[in-house]
Amino acid sequence: MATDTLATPATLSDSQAKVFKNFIDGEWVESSSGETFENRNPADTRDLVGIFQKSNRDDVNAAVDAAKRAFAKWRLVPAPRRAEIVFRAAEILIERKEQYAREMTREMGKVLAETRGDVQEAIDAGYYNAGEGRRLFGPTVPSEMPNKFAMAVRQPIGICGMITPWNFPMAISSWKLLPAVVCGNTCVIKPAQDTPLSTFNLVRALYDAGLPKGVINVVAGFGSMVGTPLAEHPDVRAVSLTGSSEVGRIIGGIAAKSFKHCSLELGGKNPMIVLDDANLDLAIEGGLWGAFGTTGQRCTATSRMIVQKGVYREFVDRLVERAKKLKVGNGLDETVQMGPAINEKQLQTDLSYVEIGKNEGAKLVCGGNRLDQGEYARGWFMEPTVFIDVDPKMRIAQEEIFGPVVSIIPCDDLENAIEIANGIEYGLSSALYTKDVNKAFSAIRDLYAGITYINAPTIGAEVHLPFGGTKATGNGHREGGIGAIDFYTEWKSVYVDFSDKLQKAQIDRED
Ligand code: UN1
Repeated sequence: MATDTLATPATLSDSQAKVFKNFIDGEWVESSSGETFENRNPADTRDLVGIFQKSNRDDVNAAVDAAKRAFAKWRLVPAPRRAEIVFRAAEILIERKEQYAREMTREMGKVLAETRGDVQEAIDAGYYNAGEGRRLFGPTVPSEMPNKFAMAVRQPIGICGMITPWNFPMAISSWKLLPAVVCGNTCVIKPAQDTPLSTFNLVRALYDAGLPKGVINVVAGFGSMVGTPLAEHPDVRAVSLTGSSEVGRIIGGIAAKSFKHCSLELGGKNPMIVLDDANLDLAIEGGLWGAFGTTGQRCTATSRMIVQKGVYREFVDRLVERAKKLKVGNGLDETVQMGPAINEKQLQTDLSYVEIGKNEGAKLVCGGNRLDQGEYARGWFMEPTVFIDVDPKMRIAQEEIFGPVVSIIPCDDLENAIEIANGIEYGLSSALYTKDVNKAFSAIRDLYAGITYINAPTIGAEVHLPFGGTKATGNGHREGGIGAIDFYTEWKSVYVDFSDKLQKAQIDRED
């Protein structure tokens, strides 16, 4: 058990010790190049959260070798025992929830209430996947022949490579790591370069809970230097990425060449439909949360609001009035409602879409500006931004921005709204506000997306249901719930013939 090795540097919770090494084979190791990079607070870049290893292919190779050695033993540990470690890790996360949430706010920027939710999501994933350790169900079915037994069992795949995003730095790492290890796989994870600490914190909880060395290895660094070699490595049998569709194309292409299992969780441009009969108070409350929670930096963010003409004007006026009052600032301040963009590049993207929207002829009625005076001077802040009278074909209504910029589109009726909602490249999340149960069920059937919420915004997925989407949002896999167990196992069908004679399937028949 690696508890002691992990405790050695005493770094992860110690604000004095700022250098974080990679974690390979239960040891803290420097990158082979000796190079490092900084992780700074996006709300105040004077705050250095930590220095992390700028790793390369050699470090990936060392981590995969460690995972390979660990796999030989880990796959034989009974699944309920593997799951107990995950359960204990969830309990440890409860104890450390506040500390890890604060560290996450410092590295990622989202407000404390949300980072507490992010840690909670990892706890939830821990409990769910721990339960799976006593199930891992497979079908046992009658054989078509006498005296023959037939069933299918789940087996681990082997070494899994994970590439995680910065917006849910602990939750999304947990969606991948926890089912993978319960299923008996070993892992190499590359956390997002903007938010590596939260993945180290999750992994630390797992090792403190008793995970054997080498079962999870963490290699920090950048996509082309770590993510690409990880996806290319011949010993890695499964690759799971959450990121942009652009990166998904690259990683998916690499994985396809060697027939690796590959799960891609990519972009979204999520619609929230508000019909004339909706509870407007609820829709406005939900819309603000969906669009500006996490500074709009969720793949599930409500980035389009499709509003029926009878309530359009009132909805817009009231939503904008509320959006203007949202308190933007450092997420460590409990009164702040919206934090900064993750980094300068993302902020520049957000601001460039404001210009694109204006040039396309959409009407900017709220925000649109960078905030860089006074308390904002050292962070990547911008105002909550609302465009109205947006044409569904405009770029701001089609492309994923990943910032606090929402497009409001008028519609005639539900049919028209669904056509607009489905008229994009992506299909992750969707939402409908109505009191009419017939309309609700029609929308559940017709919205071509992986998630549909009724009378709630497009965010708020729970860990035990499938998470993922259609079209450019992914490649058909689902995280969360049983979908993740499906991804991290290989089926083996088992036939046991106890007839003592050769029985030929499909051939030995009476007729
Ligand atoms: C994401 O949108 O990037 O459903 C993940 C939610 C969260 C997870 C979001 N539980 O909003």
